[in-house]
Amino acid sequence: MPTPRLISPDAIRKDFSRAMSDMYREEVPLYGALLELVADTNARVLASDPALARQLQRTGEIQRLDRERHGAIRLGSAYELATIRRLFAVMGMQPVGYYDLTPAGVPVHATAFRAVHESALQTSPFRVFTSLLRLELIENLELRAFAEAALAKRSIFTPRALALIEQAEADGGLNASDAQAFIQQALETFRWHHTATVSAAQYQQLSDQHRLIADVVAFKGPHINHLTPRTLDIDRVQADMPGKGITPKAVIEGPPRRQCPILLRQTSFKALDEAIAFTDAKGSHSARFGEIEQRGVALTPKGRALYDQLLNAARDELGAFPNEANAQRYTDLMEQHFQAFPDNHRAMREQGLAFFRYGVTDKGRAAGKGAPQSLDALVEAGYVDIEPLVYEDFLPVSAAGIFQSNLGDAAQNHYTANANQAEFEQALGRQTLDELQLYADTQQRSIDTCLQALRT
Ligand code: OOG
Ligand code: NI
Repeated sequence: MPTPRLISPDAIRKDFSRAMSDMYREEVPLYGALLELVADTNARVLASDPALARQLQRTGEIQRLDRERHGAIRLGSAYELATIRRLFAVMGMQPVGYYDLTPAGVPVHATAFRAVHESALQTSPFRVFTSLLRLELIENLELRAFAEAALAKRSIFTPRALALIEQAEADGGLNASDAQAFIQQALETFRWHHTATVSAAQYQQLSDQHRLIADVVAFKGPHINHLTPRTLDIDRVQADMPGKGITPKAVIEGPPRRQCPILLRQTSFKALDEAIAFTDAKGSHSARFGEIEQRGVALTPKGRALYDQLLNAARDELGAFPNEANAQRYTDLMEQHFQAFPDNHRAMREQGLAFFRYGVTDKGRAAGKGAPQSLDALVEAGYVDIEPLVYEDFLPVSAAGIFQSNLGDAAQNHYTANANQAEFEQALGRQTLDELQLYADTQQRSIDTCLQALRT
């Protein structure tokens, strides 16, 4: 029998991302309103800023912009995390980075599943921030045992999804019709459930411990809790949200507004209150929210250290968690402190603060072998130019702000536990990839291509 043709994991991810967006749009109408607002804003920015439009054309980001999304889920056990790793692998997504949220009072640690190679990212940059609940942080032993038992009983993957994951692992991929079946089956894991698996009193007990614990333990599956489109002007969307009946959180997380955006800026609107049938009574639960983000250039370890230093200095000076009352002062402090971060690509490159994609210019092509040898000399002479490499990951302090704004202030717990990457990776069943190495690899591939083109 001829082997059916396997289709690329990148194509599966692209289709899955769209199917997930369609499902979420149907479930959460406000998400549809947000998508429209972001699409309008992006169109206006592109029309009014031809230089930015040309840059996004050159980097290819213009083609991925409309379909760019990230989502988030929260899992309850090592088995669930290890299995979701296998599910995402079918779509070419690997765990990148380790995020510890305990300093922010959220009892989880996390990774981001995403494509890693620049060409795969170009096909679909879909990413999922995936948290694992740390049950050991539930102090009440009886409640911890109850949570463990509830999680052990549930099965968040359909039998057919599990069979298709195994088949993909055995055959090295899926053919087109199995891929479509896989997408439909995998979607089930992320679906919202209007019924809880626990009684109203049990839900309350879990929620009193931490709202996030109730969100994970009380339900049949890890409902996708937001899907985030990418905007080219987050300040404008933030300002326009109230006019669309959407109330954003008080401050935008991440770096301040700049000429040359760095890393990631994010804002969200509060979780919806949704009707839930507990096993014995009706009630409600809020978990699902909306978020938007603006992405900028990825920073090197040196640039990231400077970012962290300036962010911490601004926050220390504020002396409180950013909120409605101090939002303007926070914005001012961030702008002041970030004066120390150069705001043009040339200086960022010279100081080794950011990652870039290098490309041969027309002038370089004309010069050919006559071009200088060193990379710096090539850039200096205009034979090679640079484009910012987009940041594909998340930021722990920002993620903490997003979690908190959606869990409410009552969720300010203090945990003595700290990061435990080894334990996370043991649950995951493999190591997480170092995002800084991925950017360095992409940058190096572009440099190698330039040098090769100029020397042959
Ligand atoms: C995840 C929050 C983090 C982001 O964009 O930083 C996040 C969650 O609430 O489960 O999505
Ligand atoms: Ni998010």
